[in-house]
Amino acid sequence: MTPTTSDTTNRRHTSHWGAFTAAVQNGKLVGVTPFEKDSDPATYLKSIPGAVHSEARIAGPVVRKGWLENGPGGNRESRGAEPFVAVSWDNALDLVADELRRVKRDFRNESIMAGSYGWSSAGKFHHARTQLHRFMNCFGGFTGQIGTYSTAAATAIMPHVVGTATAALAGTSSKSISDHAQLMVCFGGLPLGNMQSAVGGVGDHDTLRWLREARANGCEFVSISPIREDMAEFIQAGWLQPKPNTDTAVMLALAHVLATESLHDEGFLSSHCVGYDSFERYVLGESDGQPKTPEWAAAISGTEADAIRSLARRMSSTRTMLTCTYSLQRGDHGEQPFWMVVVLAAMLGQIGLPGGGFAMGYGSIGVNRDAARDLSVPILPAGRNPVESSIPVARISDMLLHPGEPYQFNGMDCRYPDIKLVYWSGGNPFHHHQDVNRLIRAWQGPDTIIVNEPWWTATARHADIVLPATTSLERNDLSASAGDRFVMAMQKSVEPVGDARNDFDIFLGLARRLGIAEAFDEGRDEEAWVRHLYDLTHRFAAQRGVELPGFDAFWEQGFVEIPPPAKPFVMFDDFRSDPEEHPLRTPSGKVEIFSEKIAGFGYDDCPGHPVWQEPVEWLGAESAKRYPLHLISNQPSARLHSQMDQGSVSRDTKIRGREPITMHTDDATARGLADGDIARVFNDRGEVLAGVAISDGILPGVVALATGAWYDPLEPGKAGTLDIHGNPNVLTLDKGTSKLAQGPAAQSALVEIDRYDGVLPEITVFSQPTVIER
Ligand SMILES: Nc1nc2c(c(=O)[nH]1)N[C@H]1C(S)=C(S)[C@@H](COP(=O)(O)OP(=O)(O)OC[C@H]3O[C@@H](n4cnc5c(=O)[nH]c(N)nc54)[C@H](O)[C@@H]3O)O[C@H]1N2
Ligand SMILES: Nc1nc2c(c(=O)[nH]1)N[C@H]1C(S)=C(S)[C@@H](COP(=O)(O)OP(=O)(O)OC[C@H]3O[C@@H](n4cnc5c(=O)[nH]c(N)nc54)[C@H](O)[C@@H]3O)O[C@H]1N2
Ligand SMILES: [Mo]
Repeated sequence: MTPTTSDTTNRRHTSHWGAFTAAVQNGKLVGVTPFEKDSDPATYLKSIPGAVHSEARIAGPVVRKGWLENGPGGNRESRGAEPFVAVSWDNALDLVADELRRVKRDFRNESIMAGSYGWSSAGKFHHARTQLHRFMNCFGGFTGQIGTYSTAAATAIMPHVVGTATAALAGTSSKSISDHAQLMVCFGGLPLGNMQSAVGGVGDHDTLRWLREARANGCEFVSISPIREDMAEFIQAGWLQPKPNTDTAVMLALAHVLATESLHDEGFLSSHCVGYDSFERYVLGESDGQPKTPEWAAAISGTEADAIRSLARRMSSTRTMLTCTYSLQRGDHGEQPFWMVVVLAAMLGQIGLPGGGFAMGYGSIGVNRDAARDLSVPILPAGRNPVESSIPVARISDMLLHPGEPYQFNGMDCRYPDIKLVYWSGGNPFHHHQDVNRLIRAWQGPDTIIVNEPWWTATARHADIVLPATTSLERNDLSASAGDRFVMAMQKSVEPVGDARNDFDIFLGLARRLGIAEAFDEGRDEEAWVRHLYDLTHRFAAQRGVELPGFDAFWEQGFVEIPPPAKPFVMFDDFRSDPEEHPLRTPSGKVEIFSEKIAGFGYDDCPGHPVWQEPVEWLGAESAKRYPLHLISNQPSARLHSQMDQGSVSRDTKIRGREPITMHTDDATARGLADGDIARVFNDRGEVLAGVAISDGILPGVVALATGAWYDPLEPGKAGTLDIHGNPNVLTLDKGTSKLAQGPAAQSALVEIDRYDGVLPEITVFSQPTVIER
């Protein structure tokens, strides 16, 4: 495995957005060539070399000045504003080890927040977040985070409804859909850019292929989304444009048509489901006096009643697949649309049929669902957390602002821990969390904040101790995503940039100081761990009748391809064929259209069956008079979240250096805005600058500002200051979806926009902050 970094031999590698070979000259990464088996490589692979060697890399360990001078908690309100002081690795690791010891001794492990939500980079051994968890478990535990920003609401509701959270993530395979579906109804559309990434990497981006096959086989598509580009033009899909966050009303009206025109499958509803009757009484208005007619939904959503009526009839007349992007559950009451999709599929009676029923997230993530599904590379084991302390993933600011306070979560009475130390590795909360100004205030609470990062992200800039991490190109690893058919080698291509160290080596250095090195590394170095994880993969494959080459042959070739399963996967086919023999893992063993368990929680914001409830912010809200534009903060097609924002592909999309905001021609004209202008986007929570991109393909009243532009405050460290770059989370609302899931509700946000004619401040976040050399 010895790397050679002085030549240009091909080094195989992969990223969450695709595999490639790296070309190296004079120890520098100079180019990448997409994996030869990839039929549709991601555009932003090209950003990697520039990012690895970018000006935004962290050169060496640093400590915030006030912390270094005054100790833990020193000048904590100046986080983000104060300069850093360069220190040696030994000095930095001593400081971190001493501080961990102090906090453990005085406040116990529960007061260490190391949930560290974030995608890190691809690679099953060097996965930054897992490395941190493993280290902290050896150290006695930490407060963690439950769920993901991706699918918190969905993965909380689905186990109640169909007995498994995975039904929220991956379902019936694309092959089954392209062979059998005649209609695919896509809430949130099927945005091609989103399907370019998957956790752990995508070997072959084959979305275009199966979509073309589906079209060739006569499958028709309907996109239900405020944005035309959410469905590729060649698909020639029908298009409904409900106002954001009103899909549940549209879905209830579809159910109303199915019920009142007797288009529902009564046999399936009684043999495979429970609770349809009480749901139907609600839909018909018998329980609350309001029939959920298409006219009712039209008044809420702005979607024509006849379009809803005819879609329901079409759905019931043919083999129909329903899908829903994750974005719909990332809004207030985000549990409801996912529950409703299952209910609609149950009413159609097609759950468990090839190409029928529901399969969530097709428009959200790029996994090849035809791969050998249960073959994947195991990740580095994190071990067991001895401390039973965790929060719902997106309640981070709540926790920091309200230590000791009670809250509800999925039927449980919970209490926020009192956090003294935060450790983040492999995530970027100043990108991913809602209401950045509230986060800045919350972030002032803990005594100490430690961040491992390759780049000077806003999160690194708001830390006390920053430890520079390598990128995946600077180390050996291997990766695969569950549902992709390739296992990829990740071969070290360049030496660590600057003084960067692998997260593994950082934690091993700490573990040695804390006397837990043996438990942490189990006597294995990088090479031994990579071989070990491959050997486990090899063994699992053999148990399933798949013979993989030995490690050396795998490493030499750089990848292995796993043959697809003989039969395309159909979710719940066994349950369908025999619900007694193969019950769902719900209390009733059946699909729970009404859940006694959820009803028993007594939550006003998530009752026993799906309902329409107004979101806190939407175009029908009272506050829309002041802030009349609904902000969609969707996924960026030119990067992965905030990763590669410093790369050329993302930066080429910017307008005078700012993140583009897409708005309808009418909304722009009404505000005197022209294409290419700089806009100020604001609400009571904050304000950002963005570049105006005018389109007639977005619903009037809706604007779209993708996530991931690195937060670049005009006055660093100060809550409420203008973000000059365009991070939508300065504007989003920090509220749980409901007491059930407490998921992030980023998609429920209203804003107003005006033109920014002031002097345009220079973007500084891609260059170095002030570091005092000693
Ligand atoms: N408004 C709004 N907000 C959102 C969303 C939205 O739709 N709207 N989407 C949400 C979703 S779905 C998600 S998943 C989150 C994503 O949120 P994150 O996962 O936090 O976003 P990333 O930009 O992928 O952050 C990963 C960080 O890890 C760092 N990193 C990469 N490799 C390494 C490594 O080897 N070691 C270390 N130490 N660090 C490394 C990267 O530089 C980067 O800063 O955002 C959420 N936030
Ligand atoms: N290129 C790229 N791909 C990515 C990512 C990335 O950062 N970059 N992130 C990855 C991650 S971590 C995740 S979790 C997934 C996320 O996948 P999603 O959450 O599904 O992605 P979004 O782009 O936020 O939303 C998809 C579309 O839903 C529409 N939409 C938003 N709100 C509503 C609504 O209320 N109703 C309806 N009908 N439509 C709505 C928007 O128009 C949007 O374009 O994407 C993954 N794919
Ligand atoms: Mo995500």
